[in-house]
Amino acid sequence: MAKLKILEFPDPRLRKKAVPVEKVDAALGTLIDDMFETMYAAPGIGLAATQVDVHRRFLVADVSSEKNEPWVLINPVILERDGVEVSEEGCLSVPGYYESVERAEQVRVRFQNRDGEEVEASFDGLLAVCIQHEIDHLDGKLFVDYLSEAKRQRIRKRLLKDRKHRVEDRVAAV
Ligand code: GNR
Ligand code: NI
Repeated sequence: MAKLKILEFPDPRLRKKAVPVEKVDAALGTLIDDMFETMYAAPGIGLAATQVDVHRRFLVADVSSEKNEPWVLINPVILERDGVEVSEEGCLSVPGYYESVERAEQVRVRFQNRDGEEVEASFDGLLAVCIQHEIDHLDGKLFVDYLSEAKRQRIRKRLLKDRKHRVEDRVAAV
């Protein structure tokens, strides 16, 4: 298993639209395992392939506190949305920021599982929010896109500045 590097906003690679997974094979299984390791270590409750610079349509999630309810959604499609709810969201690609975002309260999703079987399931609560957030990633969309332009620019500038400092500290330490 391997921990993967997570891309951070405003990296343009986060804006790529992922293409469908064609074959659910052993290589994909390895990537899925690496994504779980990366997500649990972060720690986070979800991770889309886009965030680790793999531009194919799959995601992993686990919102349980015991980290024992892993979900793998391959080629997910939202069939139905019900209700509206606002919740605080964060993102491993936008570290340190939490903002209110409006989502559907419940979603019905068709996807393939890690055995390649076609599945349909309904999600609500935090898992519904997380899955909508991850499918947005696969379309090159981030939760900051739901905020005002001013707020997004402020986050963008601060993250770039933080990163510049991190690079300078690394150089200074050599
Ligand atoms: O770890 C995460 N927490 C979270 C909290 C509220 C709404 C969405 C999320 S997803 C996020 C991990 C992540 O960035 N996935 O793309
Ligand atoms: Ni995210």
